[in-house]
Amino acid sequence: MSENLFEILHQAFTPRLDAIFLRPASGAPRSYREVTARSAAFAAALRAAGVTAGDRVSVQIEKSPDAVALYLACLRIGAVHLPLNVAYTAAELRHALEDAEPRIHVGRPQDATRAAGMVEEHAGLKILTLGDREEGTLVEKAARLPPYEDVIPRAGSDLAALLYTSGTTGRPKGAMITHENLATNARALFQTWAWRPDDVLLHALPIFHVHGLFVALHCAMLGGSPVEFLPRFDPETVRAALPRATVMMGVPTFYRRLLATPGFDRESCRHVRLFISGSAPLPEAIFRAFAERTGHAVLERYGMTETGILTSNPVDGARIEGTVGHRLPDVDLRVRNADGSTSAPGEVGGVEVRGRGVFAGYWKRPETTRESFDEEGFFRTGDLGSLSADGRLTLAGRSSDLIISGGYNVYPKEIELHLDEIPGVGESAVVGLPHPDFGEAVTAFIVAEDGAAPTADEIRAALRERLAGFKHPRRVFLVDALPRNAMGKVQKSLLRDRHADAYAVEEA
Ligand code: MCA
Ligand code: AMP
Repeated sequence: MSENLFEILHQAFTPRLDAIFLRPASGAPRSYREVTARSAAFAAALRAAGVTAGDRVSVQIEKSPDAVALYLACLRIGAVHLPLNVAYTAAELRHALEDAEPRIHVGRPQDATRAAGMVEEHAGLKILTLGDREEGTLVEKAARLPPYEDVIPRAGSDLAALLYTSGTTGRPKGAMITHENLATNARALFQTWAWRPDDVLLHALPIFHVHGLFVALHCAMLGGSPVEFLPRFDPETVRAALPRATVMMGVPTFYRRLLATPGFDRESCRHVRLFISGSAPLPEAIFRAFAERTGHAVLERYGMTETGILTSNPVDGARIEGTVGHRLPDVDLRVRNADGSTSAPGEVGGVEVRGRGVFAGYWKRPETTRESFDEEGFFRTGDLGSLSADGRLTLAGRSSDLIISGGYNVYPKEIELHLDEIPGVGESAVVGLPHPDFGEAVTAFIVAEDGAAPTADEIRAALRERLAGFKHPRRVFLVDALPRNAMGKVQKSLLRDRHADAYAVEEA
């Protein structure tokens, strides 16, 4: 039997085909039937352009109902969906295209020129824009073809998506996510969050990450639920749309910004049954302030691109601030000490997971894949945590120096490599410092070469071409030397401690 996720989702929402699926902030709402039909139209256009099962289709487009239809079109024809952050620069896009070798890249019309420049370099790659009426766009091509209504059978182990996530090596690598991974996690969340027939989801997340694309949309599709589909997180728009919603999912920055929004109160949340937070630690102060203002205990859960969602606080029962809850069904989760022994309750160790939701490995990186799993098939998440006697996980930081800024991951190594190339930079160290809005802020420490330090403007200008804006250091400190230990290793913890208050007053 085919395990194509498209079929699983389609079967689930078929009883509600004529109900509203996506209600965008502007433009007409789209029913499940309309989005399904659009996916068949796009499927035809992709196939006509030469996409076959297993081919990658990279997309770097704005959030829209058509972007969702394009994701479903990829699933339908067995292609591997590769969503990319719209903030990525040409250099970041190029890295993903070179690595993933997609058959088709679908970009925004305004990016057509830069993408076109890459075509010559990558034999066989075709560029399309989603576009509207102009000739050669996906929409226009689809309009000229009969829709492709079939669904290509897939095994659970076949790839459904490739998501780029940075590594300690500094260059993003593709996490290979299968149809079975996605279906397993979607069903577990649908059950754990007790999805209801009358649920309405408020969706303000980007759809190029696991959180917005899989976690949020799969729950809605399994329930045939309507989605308030906002283009981005704008606190005022979210406040206005909330009274129509029963569930909202967001990163901690969403909750902090809502609390700072005039008029956000109990009344705004009158129909909401569940506020869910994840992707970054939810500060206890926000949890408490939110509960006081709205009467809602935000439900915190924990996950990763490579694994989907792993743990969740309960819908019924106590949601404990600072913990990320119990493991989900189908997740094998343990905490181990460096010597391989199982950590005692309350003892901090490395979080390791196994299960049908855990990814198939890193694209074209068998060595890194092998190193990421232990001898029993457990994936080492890189997160540190402890389990209570009753099985609740509390995270205690990470073993790598990953920075999470507003729910986006930033790997210091990637930024340092670029900083070190700027004339006048001798060496650099990048750390995350506490930030009132983003949780952590990317911060750089630079030692000038021969005293000729670049100015902050020069650094900004140099990075603009190379790195998406959310990765740019919010502050650059010029220092005489980086603190090092006896082995010569940069002591980032000292930098973090010494400058812990750097953003204490900013935008507070
Ligand atoms: C935007 N900017 C940022 C961030 N986002 N800077 C630091 N950190 C950020 N997260 C910068 C832009 O580069 C730009 O800078 C300026 O802020 C304004 O951009 P804009 O897009 O208007 O920003 P915003 O609307 O304020 O965005 C903040 C945000 C957004 C709403 C928190 O970042 C967001 O939606 N984050 C969600 C991320 C997410 O979905 N993560 C899930 C990962 P300049 O003006 O200099 O150009 S999946 C995952 O982690 C796992 C599986 C899980 O557990 O969920
Ligand atoms: P990503 O690589 O974008 O999938 O981010 C995954 C990482 O986000 C995890 O390894 C955690 O470090 C972090 N994360 C996700 N949810 C939470 C949470 N609720 N609390 C703390 N960290 C989280």
